[in-house]
Amino acid sequence: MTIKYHKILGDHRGQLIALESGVDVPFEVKRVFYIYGTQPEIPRGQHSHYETQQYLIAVSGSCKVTLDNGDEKITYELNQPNVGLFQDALVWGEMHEFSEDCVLLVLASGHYDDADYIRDYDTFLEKIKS
Ligand code: T46
Repeated sequence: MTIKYHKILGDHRGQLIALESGVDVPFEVKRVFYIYGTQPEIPRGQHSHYETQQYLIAVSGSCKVTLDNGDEKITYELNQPNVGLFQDALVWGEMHEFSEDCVLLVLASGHYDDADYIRDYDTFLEKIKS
């Protein structure tokens, strides 16, 4: 399943969400990064990865994520900190319509490697159809 709703562990002090590698997130997490301060009209991403899998959570604010596997394009709205979106390898992703307070947390299955990126859409289509 692409979207997951995680259990909120709250009490009178506030909320907490715990994510474990291989349990809540469907891969071993090797890298964490987060993006914030993106203007609503600016899209980010617009690429796919050969091998890296990602798990995206808007821990603050909201944004939209369009995932495209070459056959089907689906846009998800991330606007709750307990919702995670899985982006598999060889799925084109674009993040857009960021709210000003959006902090998008990304858990990744691999260390950063520019060579793992497919930034050209036609190259992406050729790869998934090969
Ligand atoms: C994604 C969206 C949500 C690093 O040095 N290490 C890293 O782990 C990452 C992700 C990036 N960088 C460097 C590479 C560029 O010089 O940070 C700069 C900005 O990266 P990029 O242009 O890839 O940023 P976005 O927002 O277009 O995409 C990033 C991720 O690359 C991408 O996988 O899903 O955030």
